[in-house]
Amino acid sequence: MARFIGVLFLLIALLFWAGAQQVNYDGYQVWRLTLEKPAQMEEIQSLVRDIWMVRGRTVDVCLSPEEQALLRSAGYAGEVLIKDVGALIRQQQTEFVPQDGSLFTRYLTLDEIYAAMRQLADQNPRLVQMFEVGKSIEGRPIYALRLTRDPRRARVYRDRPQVVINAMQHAREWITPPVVLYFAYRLVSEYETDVRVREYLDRMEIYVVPVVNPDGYVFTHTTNRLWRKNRRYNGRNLWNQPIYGVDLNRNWAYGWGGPGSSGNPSSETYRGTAPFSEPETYHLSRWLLSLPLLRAHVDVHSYSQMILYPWGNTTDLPPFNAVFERVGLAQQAAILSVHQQYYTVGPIATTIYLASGGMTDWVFAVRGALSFTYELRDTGQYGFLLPPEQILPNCEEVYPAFLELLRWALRRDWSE
Ligand code: 0X9
Ligand code: ZN
Repeated sequence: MARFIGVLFLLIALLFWAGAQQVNYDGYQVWRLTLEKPAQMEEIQSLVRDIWMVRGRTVDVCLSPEEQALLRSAGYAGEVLIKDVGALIRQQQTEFVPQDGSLFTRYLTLDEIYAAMRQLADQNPRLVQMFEVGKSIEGRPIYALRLTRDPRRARVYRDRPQVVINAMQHAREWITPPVVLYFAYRLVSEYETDVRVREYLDRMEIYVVPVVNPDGYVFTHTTNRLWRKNRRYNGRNLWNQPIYGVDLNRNWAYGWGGPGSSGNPSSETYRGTAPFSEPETYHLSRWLLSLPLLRAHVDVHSYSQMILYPWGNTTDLPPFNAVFERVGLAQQAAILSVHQQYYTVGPIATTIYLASGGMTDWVFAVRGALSFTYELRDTGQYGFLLPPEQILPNCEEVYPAFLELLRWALRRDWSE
C-alpha cells in the first residue's frame, strides 16, 4: 500500500513537473520563403501552423521538424533565418545580463513593468497618474499611465487633446512594452529641459498602455515563449485537446469577421465568437470611447520595421490617405535619423496583408483619430526573439517618431 501511494505520489509529481515545463522548440527553425505565385500562400497556410510574418511574396514561417519535412517534400526551399529556435530561446533565458538597474537592457516580467509604471507615477505626481483600464480574462489588471500637467485636477481635461499609445496585444512581441515605457520615462525626464515636451504635457494628455494582454505575456514567460493570443478557453478539439486564445487584434468591432481573420479557435488569428468578446478589447474600447478629444493613436507590434495605417480590412485607401502618408513619412524620417533604421510606410492591407478586426481600423473608423500600427525591430534576423542588446536602440529610435505624432495631434489643421 505504502509503495502504491509512493508511486502515485511520484506520478502526480511527474505530471505537475511536465505541466510546468516550457514548450520545447528544439529542432524548430524559422524559414523565409519566397512565393512564385500568390496561390501558394494557401498551401503554406495548410501545411504550417505558425506563420510569423508575411510581406508581399515573402513569408517567414516557424517550423517543427515535421513541418520542415512536409515543406521540403512539397518542393519548398527556404532561407534559414533561425537555425535552432529552442537553442536561441534557451540562450536568451540563461544569458548573463548586467543588473545595472537600467529598465531597458533586459526584458522585464509583467510585475516588473507594473512596478516601473508605479514608480514613475509615485515619483512624479504632478505629471503622471497610473490607473487600471480593466481586467484580463484571467483577472489581471491592465494598467495605463496618464501623462499631463496636474493630472489630479481633472479626471480628463476637456480642452487637452488626447493621444493613446499601447503595446503588447500579441504576447510574444516582447520589444513592444519597453518601447512604450521608455517613451513615458523620457517624456517625464525631459519635461524641464525640452520645450517641445513641456508644451505637449502642458497642453495634451498622453496615455500609454504598455501591456494590453497581461495573461499572454505571463504565459510567454512561464510556458510558451512564442504565444501570441490571449488566454481564453475555447473548448476542446477533435483529439480532446483544450484550445486556448483569441487574437485580440482580430477582435475589434470594425470590419470584424472579414478577410485576414479566422473563425477556427485553433488558429493564431482566431477572431473570437463576437466583436469585443474578450475583456481586454472590450475594456480598452470602452475607455477609448470615453476620451473626449482623442486625436492620435499607435498600436505597437513587432516585427518588420513598418509604420502602417488604415485600412487593414480592405485594400481601398482610407479617407485622408495623404495626411496618413505625410505623418507616416515624418515618423519614418524621425526614426531613420537616430540609428539609420528604415521603416516602411503604407496602408496595412497592401503593405503587409489583409487583417480584419484590428485595433487601428476601429480607432480610425469609430473615433476619427489618426491611428497607426507600428511594427518594431527587426526585419527577420531574430524576429520575435530580438536580443536584449537591441531593446535600448529600438526605444531610442522610436521616441522621436512618437514626438512627431504628438506634434501633429496638437495641430488644428492637417490639410497642409
Ligand atoms: O497581424 C497583426 O495583427 C499585425 N502583425 S503582427 O505580426 N504583429 O501580428 C498587423 C496588424 C495590422 N493592423 C490592423 N490590422 N489593424
Ligand atoms: Zn502583433
